[in-house]
Amino acid sequence: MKMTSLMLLGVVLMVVSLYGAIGMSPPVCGDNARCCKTEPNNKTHCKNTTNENGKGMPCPKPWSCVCNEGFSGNPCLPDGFCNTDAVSVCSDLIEVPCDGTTYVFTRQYLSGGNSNFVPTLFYYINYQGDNPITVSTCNPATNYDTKLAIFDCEDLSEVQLPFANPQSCAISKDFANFFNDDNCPGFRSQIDIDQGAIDDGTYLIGVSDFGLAQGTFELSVTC
Ligand SMILES: [Ca+2]
Repeated sequence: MKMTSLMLLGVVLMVVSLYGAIGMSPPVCGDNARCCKTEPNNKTHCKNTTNENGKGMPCPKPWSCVCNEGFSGNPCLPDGFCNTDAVSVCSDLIEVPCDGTTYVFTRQYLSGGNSNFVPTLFYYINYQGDNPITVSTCNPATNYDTKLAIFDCEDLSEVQLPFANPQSCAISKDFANFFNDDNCPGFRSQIDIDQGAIDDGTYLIGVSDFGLAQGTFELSVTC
């Protein structure tokens, strides 16, 4: 019997639905991951499972998704990033390196709801105690009444999402390890932490507003 394209389509659909029905769809490796398999002699073989557009493709059994070096968890996030379920939806957070350099970020901040008390998370650091920490919006491009907060990893269990700013998580200021409203002219904010005054680990940086103010913040981070 000659197989027509219609019959072929039917077979493909049957296979696809069978896989879906019994939960055996091969995993698609996300960002920062490769598709690998381990041989009996403990050698690991990996292959690229993204197409030419950078989209993930299924990783067939017995292969499985393995995080690239420097990443861990599911999805694969930078080592040191808090490994909780909440992190998977806060993956747009940007890491600021702790190397004594001052890094400066300028971006739009949208107020919303009770953002006054619920800072939006934009950045995080992996602190190893090497330097004092300064986080500040006391910079020329900041043009609204800011608040700043710093949270530790455990606070991620209190995350709220998504908040006013697209794809961003937020945590109530009640859980902040450090919080500042006004520390310099223009009602801008700054938090200073002495070297070694906090445990080594990951800390999240949140920005919010006073009285539903919004605008541009210019955030500098030194750690
Ligand atoms: Ca303020």
